[in-house]
Amino acid sequence: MKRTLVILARNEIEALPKIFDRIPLSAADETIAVDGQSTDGTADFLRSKGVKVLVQEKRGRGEAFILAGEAAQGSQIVFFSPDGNEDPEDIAKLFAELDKGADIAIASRMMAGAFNEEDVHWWRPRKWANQGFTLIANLLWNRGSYVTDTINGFRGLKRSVLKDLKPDAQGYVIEYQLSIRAMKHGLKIVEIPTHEGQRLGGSSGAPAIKTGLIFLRGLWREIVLGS
Ligand SMILES: Nc1nc2c(ncn2[C@@H]2O[C@H](COP(=O)(O)OP(=O)(O)O)[C@@H](O)[C@H]2O)c(=O)[nH]1
Ligand SMILES: [Mg+2]
Repeated sequence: MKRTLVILARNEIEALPKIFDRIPLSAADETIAVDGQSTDGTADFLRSKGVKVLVQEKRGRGEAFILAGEAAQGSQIVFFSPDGNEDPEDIAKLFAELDKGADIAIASRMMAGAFNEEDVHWWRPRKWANQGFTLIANLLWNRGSYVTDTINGFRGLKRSVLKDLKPDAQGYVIEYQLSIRAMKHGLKIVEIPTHEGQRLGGSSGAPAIKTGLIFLRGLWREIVLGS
């Protein structure tokens, strides 16, 4: 089997029904959902749509990535979060980049032609923090062309990458850790421009300051671990 689409959700019952029918399930050979212990019926909604749901024993996006890597049967995985931020039309484009040889294909909110959720305001603290973390990763580890959005979770990767890079971050820093480790290993990271939409309901589980501190700790750990 080649293509596995993984839906990542925790308490998305407000947004998920508004976007579900736009997810191109036919772009993948299998679709599985990883549920971060939702308490609002998210998992039941997905099951009612015929999607196989894995419920995490431990919460966190990092845990979800690791679980998906173990459960997926495809050699390629695209992760999709159904909160409205991610454009379902990019799913097939990410698989296509993996077909063309990318180890990791990232939907970038920062490159030319892309749009970030915060671009509707002049004050863009999350975007700027993301760009700062991204700059540091590129300066320290990237020997290929500049990666503009090391943090976005909307991405595809070869399943073998999850095995080889042995990600162990528990929460939202998982994508940054994977990007850094891919740079350290000289893997091929490709980006496509994406348009980040606004949330369709519910609320973000990533409070800015706390998440920023977790990122700093994750970055420091990668520095200490070295290449
Ligand atoms: N499986 C799983 N998904 C999660 C978890 N935490 C957050 N998510 C999902 O990850 C996506 C991004 O989370 P969100 O809180 O919107 O972060 P933000 O987009 O950075 O503000 C959403 O679809 C969430 O439902 C978790 O512990 N497990
Ligand atoms: Mg979101």
